Amino acid sequence: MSRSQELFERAKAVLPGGVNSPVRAFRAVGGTPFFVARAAGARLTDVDGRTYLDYVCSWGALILGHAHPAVLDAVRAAAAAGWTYGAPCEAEVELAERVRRRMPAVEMVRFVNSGTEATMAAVRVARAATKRNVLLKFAGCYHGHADSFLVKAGSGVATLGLPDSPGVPGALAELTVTVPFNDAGAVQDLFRRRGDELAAVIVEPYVGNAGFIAPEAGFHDTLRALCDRHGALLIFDEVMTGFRVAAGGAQERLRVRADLTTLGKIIGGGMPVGAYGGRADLMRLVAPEGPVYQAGTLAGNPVAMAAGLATLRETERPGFYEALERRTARLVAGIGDAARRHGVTVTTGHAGSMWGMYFAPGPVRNFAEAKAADTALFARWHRAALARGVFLAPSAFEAGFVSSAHTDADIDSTITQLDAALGEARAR
Ligand code: KE4
Repeated sequence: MSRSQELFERAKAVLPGGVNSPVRAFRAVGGTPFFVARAAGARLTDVDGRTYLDYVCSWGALILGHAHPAVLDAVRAAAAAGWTYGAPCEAEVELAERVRRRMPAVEMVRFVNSGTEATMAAVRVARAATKRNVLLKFAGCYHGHADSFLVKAGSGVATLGLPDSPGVPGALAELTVTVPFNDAGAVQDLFRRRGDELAAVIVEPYVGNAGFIAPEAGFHDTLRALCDRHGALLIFDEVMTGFRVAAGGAQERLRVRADLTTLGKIIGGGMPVGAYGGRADLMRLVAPEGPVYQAGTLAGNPVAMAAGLATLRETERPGFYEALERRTARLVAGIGDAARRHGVTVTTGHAGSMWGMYFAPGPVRNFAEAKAADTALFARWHRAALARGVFLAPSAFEAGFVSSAHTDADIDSTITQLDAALGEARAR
């Protein structure tokens, strides 16, 4: 029995499913999850000494790769100065100003400890500002585990939500309506019927929690126009896309101004940080300036702020995003070419260094089309890739990431290993 297997058995006795976040249990791809001993740059090393090229990058947080020296130095210095104060510090102001510089639509921001807290609070602000309760989200988009988001599309297309998890009250789920991503008609129809009840539309501008689904041209412009016409707010959930798909996030790439934006992952550089922000008139509703309550013991703590600042600084080096996108494009093209050589139907996509693929005929425009992908083949491919030292997200419905620590040689060797892994997966 490997050390990972031993640890997993111990973990299952004390942690639900043996993990602290479900996707890490490898249930969608099979096998025992490896336990990490250490990580540096683009590589993870497990407790049995095996090393993997990492395309999960802590689910997008580590755009610089693991243990980047600049981030490590900043974290060490902040920790040595006392790692949480329960009182304001300069780093919170500095990071907030840097976020605003990079995302001008984020005129004011509040830091929290996770993306879930950020989206929860953003929806609360939207409901308070509009005095409406109904929230529109899109099938396949994930906004964290707050009750209002754990909702599946009810029967039909745009109907009341049904709980997608036990413990979510039906009465609350009914306040969330779900329609297919990229379906402008369904959104228009919903606004026509219930526009005066809608507090907000929340959307992953590029969907990274159903694999990778890009918005069709004009889709977000339609959301913007409909929100304006009906007095609803547009919330861009950029927890994954923020400072990932472009220096200014998806809103820079799409040239669409959101009323509220949620952030996470990269702005914490791998430390627990989330944030919500946007129009100053909306953010001034947040306590203590306004009546909308939200708080957090460790929000804005100096170590997390230092890690986020060091990370954003590094991404501001000239050519950072262009080099990352070029490398990602090469990886995705390599995967597509390999699949075609093996006679496997594949659809690939990327925006910046966020990427995805489906073993399905394209285009994949929404979650229903994503679910038609060959997930059994993906699971076999994932296991074969892992055996060859390449760690892909352990689910066909997650995005992949490339960090600035991945070299051209890493991309080339990854393509070679993924090609061989696909040959093996096909043969099985
Ligand atoms: P957290 O609460 O996990 O920090 O953020 C929730 C969240 C909100 N919005 C978007 C667009 C997100 O992608 C996430 C979290 N992403 C997942 C990746 N599929 C986190 C991985 C996990 O749950 O373990």
